[in-house]
Amino acid sequence: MRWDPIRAARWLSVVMVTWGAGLCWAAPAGLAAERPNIVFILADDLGYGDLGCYGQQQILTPHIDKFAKQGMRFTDFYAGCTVCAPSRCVLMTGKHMGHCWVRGNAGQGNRLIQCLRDEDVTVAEVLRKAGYATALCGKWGLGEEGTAGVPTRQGFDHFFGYLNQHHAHNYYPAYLFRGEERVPLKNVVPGEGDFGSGVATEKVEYSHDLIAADAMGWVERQVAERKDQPFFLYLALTIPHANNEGRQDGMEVPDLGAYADKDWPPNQKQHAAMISRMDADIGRLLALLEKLEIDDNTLVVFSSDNGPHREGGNDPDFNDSNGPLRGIKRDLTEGGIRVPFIARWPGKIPAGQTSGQLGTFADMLPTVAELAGNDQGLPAGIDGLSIVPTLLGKAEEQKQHDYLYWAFYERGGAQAARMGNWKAVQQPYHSPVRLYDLSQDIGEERDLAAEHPQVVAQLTAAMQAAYEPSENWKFPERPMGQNGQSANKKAGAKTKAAGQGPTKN
Ligand SMILES: [Ca+2]
Ligand SMILES: [Ca+2]
Repeated sequence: MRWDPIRAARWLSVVMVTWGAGLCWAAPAGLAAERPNIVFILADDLGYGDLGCYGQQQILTPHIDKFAKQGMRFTDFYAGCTVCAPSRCVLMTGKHMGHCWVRGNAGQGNRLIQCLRDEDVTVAEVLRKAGYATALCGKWGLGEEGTAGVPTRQGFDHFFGYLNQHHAHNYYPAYLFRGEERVPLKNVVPGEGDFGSGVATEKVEYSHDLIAADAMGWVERQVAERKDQPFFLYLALTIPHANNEGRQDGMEVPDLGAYADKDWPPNQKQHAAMISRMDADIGRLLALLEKLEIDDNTLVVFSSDNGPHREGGNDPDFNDSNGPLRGIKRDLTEGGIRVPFIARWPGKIPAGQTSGQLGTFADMLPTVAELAGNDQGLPAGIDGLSIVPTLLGKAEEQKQHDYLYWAFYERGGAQAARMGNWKAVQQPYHSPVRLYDLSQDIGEERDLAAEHPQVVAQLTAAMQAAYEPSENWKFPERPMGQNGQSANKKAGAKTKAAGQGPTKN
């Protein structure tokens, strides 16, 4: 080849940029050539114990159970946080709760701190740069109308659903968003205010059904119109969350399905019907992938954004939604943050496997970047590790986290860390660190802090190292009074609340 000064300069600049970024890494041989489509399905407030494949006895989830048998089921995978927005921020940006941008559900008066900024690099931006078509169908919660945080300005070609998470409470909203436009629906919501939350008086169109249909339509169009371009679908379902504005009647679902004749409280029939409805739609989506003959080339992941809730009249104890874990949504004990996590990629991920790999939502960004053959380097400062080796059955090549970290800035504050089988929980923030050995005590009943002060010191140091101060998200400066701490008591004895002493039913 002849000397070409332009080509040489280009090559040199690529070398310099790669070297300068200090993030030079290459996709494993073979991956770039067969980049999978990626479908990430996220349930909202679905507990670790809510699926048959995770031990659920009453709520029927046959499609997800079958899907788990076809892929890998993780036992020790964690959401980004114990409530919606920050958990999704970790999922989208690969940074944990000590230094990601959106570290809480903002109050209605201060929504801008819950909006991603231009400089926040999302999974969708990474994948779009790597050549993927990208879509979000469902709930976003990381950017309000007119801000840089909306999905269409954060890497998604296509968006249909809710921007605001209070809006997403309402399953019969008067509008949803398509791209950046409001699309009117037939539901009537009196006094809905600026963000569409409330309770409909005319319930015509159930948003979950619209979202599921939109996602399937988008996938069909991708295959029909752009055969060679891989796609990324982030299907952020809104069930089985409550419509909190409905108070004790917040479990909105169009029909009770298999539970209509059960001798259960109405809210529990509705809660179960939501989960089975979600399961049926996931079954439809998986069948569509098969019909389109792309199931072998599509990685499908299913998870939940945090633990089960006690909202809208739902009782998380009724069907043991947290399984063997302690606590629920808003707790940093396992029940608030450990979630179902299932991955299927036929022919690549060994079928019928259970993995104890310690993972977190922050792992998604580097994982999908690797699968996409991304050679742009990863965004600076991310905490996640690619779990591609685990997924491909090469656990011996899997890098491990030194520790995992979570923080929660509401209700007296809280933080927690896991290092191997050790789990430290400090909730409320101004309370002694409690220490559990999860290998012996998955229900976090026996506090071993007094017996293992060195482990406590190690985990405390890890939590201090993980936490970076933020203008927007702060731990309380001093212990809160009764009001602050009473929030944890609400979870009650049976759900093994985080803030109180050991209790188990
Ligand atoms: Ca949630
Ligand atoms: Ca961005």
